[in-house]
Amino acid sequence: MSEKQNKHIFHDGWIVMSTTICILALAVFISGAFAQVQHAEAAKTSPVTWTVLVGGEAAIEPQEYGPSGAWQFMRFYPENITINVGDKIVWKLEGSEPHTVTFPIPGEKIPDLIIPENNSSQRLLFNPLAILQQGGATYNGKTLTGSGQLDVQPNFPREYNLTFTKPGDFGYFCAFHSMRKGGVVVQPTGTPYPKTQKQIDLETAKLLAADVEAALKATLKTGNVSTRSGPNGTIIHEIKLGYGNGSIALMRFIPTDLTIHAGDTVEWTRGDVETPHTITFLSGGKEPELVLVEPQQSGSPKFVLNPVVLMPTEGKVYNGTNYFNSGAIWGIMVPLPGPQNYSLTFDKPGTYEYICIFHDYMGMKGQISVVPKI
Ligand SMILES: [Cu+2]
Repeated sequence: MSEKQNKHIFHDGWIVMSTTICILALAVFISGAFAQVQHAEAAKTSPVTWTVLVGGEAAIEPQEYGPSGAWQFMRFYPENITINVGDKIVWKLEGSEPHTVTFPIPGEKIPDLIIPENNSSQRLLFNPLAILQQGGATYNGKTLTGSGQLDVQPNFPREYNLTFTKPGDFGYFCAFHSMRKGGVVVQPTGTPYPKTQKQIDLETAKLLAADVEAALKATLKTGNVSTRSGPNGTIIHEIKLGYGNGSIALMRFIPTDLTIHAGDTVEWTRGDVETPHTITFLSGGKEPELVLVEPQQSGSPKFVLNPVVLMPTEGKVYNGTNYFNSGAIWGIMVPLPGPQNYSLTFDKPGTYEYICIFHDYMGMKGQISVVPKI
């Protein structure tokens, strides 16, 4: 933030400086001043590049691809911006959660992120129209235009540039978090701007600070973990599978570490309206890929959501060996089929690590320590 703000302060300083030079020129050389005024008019109508942040985060720790927040924010900062024809917007990914900037065809919905392969297939695909860039470097308000997947993971862009060639009021969405939307009002060239980038940056800082505060308050509420009696004197322990309300999401198992007695059961329950998670014990094995890329004879490849990730495994008792997976537990509001919770009984003392395959690179990893029954 501060680096960006400095850049704009510098830019505004330059305007003040050039204005001062203008006034000096007027005092000394009247004919020279005329040329300076013309120069100022030209500067006012030259295209401006604006910055919008995509996502945000809090409770940042070092992770696999750099610093990453346990909390992710599903928003554009600012959500609405007013620019002129010829101006460019640079959207910069700020959090670690993937997002897109997608302008739908006017009057239509944005493409679904996940689609069935065909009507008869059980396989689910990431939709190329959502995760691959659509359109070129300019937007005229008529065609599907989007960034594709912006992501901190390797081989994905983290920025998206678009220049606006027609006036209008354009709404855009994130294909990963379709509840959140942004808007761009494009005025004719030369129209005064309602806000400067510096004002926008200050607003962004306030909005981000409010989301950080909301996240930290919500963290306090996630503290209580419930237990209840199971069969034969055992205990059933609940672990919350993330937390999220569509605007902010905690990418953690709550609690992260849990100690239980042999024979006890752990039950993971959903806590997020939108974000999917898995509970996956690799038992020393290799983590499966989330997406299998299948090249096609023509057109874009198929991006298959790996059934090994999506589908639950059968076993109900974990003893430290084999691949145990909950399958994808989709958010409460997500209309995809799948399990809604997961439970495992632990009969062998030991320390067992597990991950969420969607979010382990953000640090969504947990540990169950099983101690002998007294
Ligand atoms: Cu997760």
